[in-house]
Parts: sequence; C-alpha cells; structure tokens
Amino acid sequence: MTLRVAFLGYRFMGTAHANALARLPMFFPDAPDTHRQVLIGRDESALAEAADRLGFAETATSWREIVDDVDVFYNLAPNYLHADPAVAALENDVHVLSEKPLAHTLSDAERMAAAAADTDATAAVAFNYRFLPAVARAKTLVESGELGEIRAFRGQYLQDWLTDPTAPWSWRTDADLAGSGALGDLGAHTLDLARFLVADVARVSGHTRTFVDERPDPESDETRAVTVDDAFTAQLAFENGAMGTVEASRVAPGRKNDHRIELDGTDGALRWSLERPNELLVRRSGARGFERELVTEADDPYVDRWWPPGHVLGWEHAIVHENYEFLRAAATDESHDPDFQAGLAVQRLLDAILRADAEGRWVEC
Ligand code: SOE
Repeated sequence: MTLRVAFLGYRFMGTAHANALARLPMFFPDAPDTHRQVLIGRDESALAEAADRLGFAETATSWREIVDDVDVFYNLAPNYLHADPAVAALENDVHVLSEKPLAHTLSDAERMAAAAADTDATAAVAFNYRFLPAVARAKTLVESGELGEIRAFRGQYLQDWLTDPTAPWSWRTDADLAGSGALGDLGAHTLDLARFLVADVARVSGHTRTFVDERPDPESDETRAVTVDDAFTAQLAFENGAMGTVEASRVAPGRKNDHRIELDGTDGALRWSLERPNELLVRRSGARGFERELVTEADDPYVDRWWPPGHVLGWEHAIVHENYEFLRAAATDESHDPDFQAGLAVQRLLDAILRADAEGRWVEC
C-alpha cells in the first residue's frame, strides 16, 4: 500500500522531511511506500517552485479540503497553525506528524493530544534529535545502568541568528504565533531529551529575557514588537530525584546550532554536542576521565542502513530515521514515540517555565 502524503509548509522543515521521504526507498527499502501527493501553502508561486523541487504531484492553498483526502498529513507550518489541521486530520483517522513544539499554547496542545487519543491513527511530534546515533547510544548507556543512577542533566541549545538587533521580526518572535521564543523553538528539543533520557519532571523554576524588544518588519518600514524570549534558563526537579538545568538562546554569538547535553550518574557520566554529532564523551566507573566514543558503530540501530562503521552521519539522517519509524508505525496503525502525549508533556513544561518566570517561584508540573 502506498501512503498518500500531504505537507502543510514547504520551507526549512518541508525540505528536511521531503528529503527524508526521498532517501527512504534507497536506504530503508522496508519502509512503507509514499507518494508526495500535495504540498499546501499560501504563496502560489513559491508553492509551485517548492512542489517541483520537493517532488510533490499537486499543490493546494487550503489544508481543509485536503486533510481527509490523504493517508498521512505532515504539519510543518508555524506553531499557531499546528492544532486545527492536526485535529481535523486525526478526526478523519489520517496519520499526523507535527513539527515541534506541539502547539503555541497549552490548550491547543491538549486539544491535539485529545484528538490523538480518540483515533487509532498515528500521531507523532518531530523531536528529531532522539533519532541521532549519539542520543540513541546515550539512551542505551542510561538504560544499561552503566552510568548508575542519574543525578544531573544539563542541556543547552544555543543559536545566534537573532543577536543582531536588525535581524527581522518573524512569527518566531511573536507570542501570539509562536507561543514562546528560544524556550519553545529550541528548549522544547532539550526538554524532550531530558524526559527521554532521565525521567518526567515534577517541578520547574524559570527565567526568560527579551533583550531586543522590537525588530524591523520585513513587510513595511516599521518595526514590530518582540513578545517572546530571546533566551531562557530553567531548573528542573525530576520525579526520580535528579536535578536538571536547561537553557536556550537565539542571541549567543558564534553558536550556530549548538545543542548539547550532559548526564551525571552515580557510576559515570556522558557529554554530547551537536557540533560533534558522532561523538559521545563517556566517563565509566573507575576511569580517570572521559573516553571519546565514535557512535557510528555496528550497534547503532540505523548505521548499517547507510555506510560501514565510522562513516559519520549528520542532522538530516536523524530526520530520515524519524520518518522511517513514523511511517512504519502509520502503516500498521501503531503508536510512535514521541507521540502527542510526549509533545503535550513538553508543552506543559514550556507553560510551567513561563509561569515560574512570571510568578517568581517554582511551579509544579
Ligand atoms: C530554528 O531555531 C530551528 O530551525 C528550530 O526550529 C529547529 O527545531 C532546530 O532543530 C534548528 O533551528
């Protein structure tokens, strides 16, 4: 059976997911067949060019007439457009992959998770970093008990594209459209890894800052208010007693996409950075320091699909892995991890961190 696919959105993540669908037949021949049927967007000329480049048969300017006419709906649109199309698709038992964060508000995320609970269709949220070899290896090390009991998680996600105050306003800088800034755009990834690798979070503290409070409007000579955080820090108290510190910034000079995590256990520790994506620094019990492991080894769940051990993989390969797992689940009406419940759990943390910041106190999750 060939899965008929629609994408809502065709820019950065549209290209990333279309690339994944194009790679699957060659590297994952056991993946379900897909047909890139319709690309949905507002700007008809940009849409036509993108459909041609990304390999879609048709285009549409409204998701409403499409959503019940395909098998799989990818919502790659800005955060404020995540809920209605996903709920409509799920109500028609159409499988959905939604980009992160799940939504721009907690209430929309709750609506999406409720719709997912009411259908056998697969509902996935695109926390792509879980599907990198280094993160899969970190998960294996934690679950093996080799690090002992986890006591601390540290996560940073740093970019610098908004450091310049003349960098233009966009939907990502508007709370009504994005929900939050670095917190939801970048922090959502790190908070998902915290839950994936350590445990659920019991309570959080939070601190956010908007350093540049207005930016040039690309569609006028005016400026528009920035109503989201440029950067945030948060403390996490995990339900298993571990401690967490997480931060993200989009005004960190020289950091282009520097996502990094550390775990401290009773018997060992590990460190990882997206700037060295195929390496994991592991400190084992009794060792004097950290050993550098190359993770594209035979025990990686996907490396044998690509190249011999040691031929390193990149950011785009994680999205191919993510699509492989999602489409396999969709083809058999199975659940996918991370699902909309995982997306809602992260949305609750985003909301709690914003409340903790506003109220100057720890907030229970
Ligand atoms: C922009 O900050 C962005 O594209 C995020 O939205 C993605 O989730 C991240 O993986 C790369 O940076």
